[in-house]
Amino acid sequence: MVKPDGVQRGLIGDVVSRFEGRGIKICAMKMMKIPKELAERQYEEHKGKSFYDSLIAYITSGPVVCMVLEGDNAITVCRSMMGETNPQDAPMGTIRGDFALHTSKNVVHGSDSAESAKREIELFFNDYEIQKYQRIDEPWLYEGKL
Ligand SMILES: Nc1nc2c(ncn2[C@@H]2O[C@H](COP(=O)(O)OP(=O)(O)O)[C@@H](O)[C@H]2O)c(=O)[nH]1
Ligand SMILES: [Mg+2]
Repeated sequence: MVKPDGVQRGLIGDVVSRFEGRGIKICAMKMMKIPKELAERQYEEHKGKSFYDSLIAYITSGPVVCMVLEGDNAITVCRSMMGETNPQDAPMGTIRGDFALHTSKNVVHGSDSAESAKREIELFFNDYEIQKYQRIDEPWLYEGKL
């Protein structure tokens, strides 16, 4: 997800382009302003933490762009492309390392496990919004496919 600060700062294209260029397939994409109830379900693991209220205020503060991304080891690959939660720990070349300064405005969200991906995809997308298709470059991305 491109978070509200990423949208406001004109970073949608850059974020999408990094994933696309890496070979990660975009299976779904939409812009929305997350209703508070949905934000609370998205971030239920953080309920009770000191930053929870400000996190809900942040993620509902403006439009976001939600995506379903697919690829070999996509969760690990995409999380490493995002960089650490605290952008000051994120190396240059990562999204947060290149575009953010503070944890409270760290530009992107990404699922951290297969279970959380499944849960979050079901929260944000209907089945008919998620596309199955082949990218024409797949034989040139994946080992043993030529
Ligand atoms: N203000 C503030 N926000 C935080 C803090 N820790 C996490 N967050 C926010 O909550 C989001 C979710 O936290 P977490 O799941 O730990 O990190 P992520 O999976 O890398 O996004 C982060 O991306 C930040 O936007 C904190 O200590 N302070
Ligand atoms: Mg997380």
